Amino acid sequence: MTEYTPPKVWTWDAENGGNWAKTNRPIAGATFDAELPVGKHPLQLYSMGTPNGQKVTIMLEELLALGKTGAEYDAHLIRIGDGDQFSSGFVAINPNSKIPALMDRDTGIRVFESGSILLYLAEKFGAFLPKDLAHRTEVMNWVFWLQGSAPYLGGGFGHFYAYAPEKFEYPINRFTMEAKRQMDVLDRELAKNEYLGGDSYTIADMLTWPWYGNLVLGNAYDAGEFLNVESYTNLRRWAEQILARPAVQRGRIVNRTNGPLNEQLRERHDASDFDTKTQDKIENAGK
Ligand SMILES: N[C@@H](CCC(=O)N[C@@H](CS)C(=O)NCC(=O)O)C(=O)O
Repeated sequence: MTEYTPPKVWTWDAENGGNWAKTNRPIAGATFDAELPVGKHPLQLYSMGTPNGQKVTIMLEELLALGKTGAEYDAHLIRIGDGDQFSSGFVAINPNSKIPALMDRDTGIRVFESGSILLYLAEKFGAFLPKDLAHRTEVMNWVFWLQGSAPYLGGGFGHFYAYAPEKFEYPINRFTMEAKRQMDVLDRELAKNEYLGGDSYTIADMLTWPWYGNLVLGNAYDAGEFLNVESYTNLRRWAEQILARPAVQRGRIVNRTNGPLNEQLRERHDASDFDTKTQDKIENAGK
């Protein structure tokens, strides 16, 4: 590896390469003025179908499947590769300029950070979060675990294994070790319990599945063989069980802009959009 001696004071080199070089910046705040679109439903979601985005659309589809009609939502696509997260409208609901962000028009409350969004929705609709203190605490243990752990998977392992401009052994080793350790943590937990933190399906599972569920099923970073994902049998059992849920099948495709065209519902404004507005249908209609 080439030696690097950090300068006395770091300066921003916008041309440092890699997939996210154009969007990453060392400063916060809006870079342009633009209002966000607003649809007809109480909940307005501004997101993209990355793992962090999938968490929220899975939760919303699960709430709707339970009959919570107040959870109807418009999912507006924020193209993070194009810098949509730096508009003044987006920054007003998430000063951190990252998807997902939610505006609740019923209450006028803005919600950012996916963990906070799922907790808000669970409390608002009284679902997917146990009420008794012991079980609730165990679920919240996994909620915080996920929010603290996933950046090592995405920003660490995924970044250096799949996105960095070159393959560097040191960070790949370090973050592979950590990603495998995290999968083992989950695997051992799921040997004892059907779901994370107990015997019921909760926001902890919905937050975790898009990251570690996709990873263990071999659907992230093209790293299934490298990580020997087949060996995490309990985690795979859980991941498959969750993937089989109809609400998860719907939620995982909302605001997606990659993958098979029939698994991309780029904007969702109505429940019927799943039948009529996936990208395969839109492109066929245009022919
Ligand atoms: N801790 C945040 C992480 C959100 C996040 O990292 N979002 C990414 C996409 S998965 C993003 O918007 N990146 C755009 C950027 O960094 O400019 C959460 O859980 O909501």
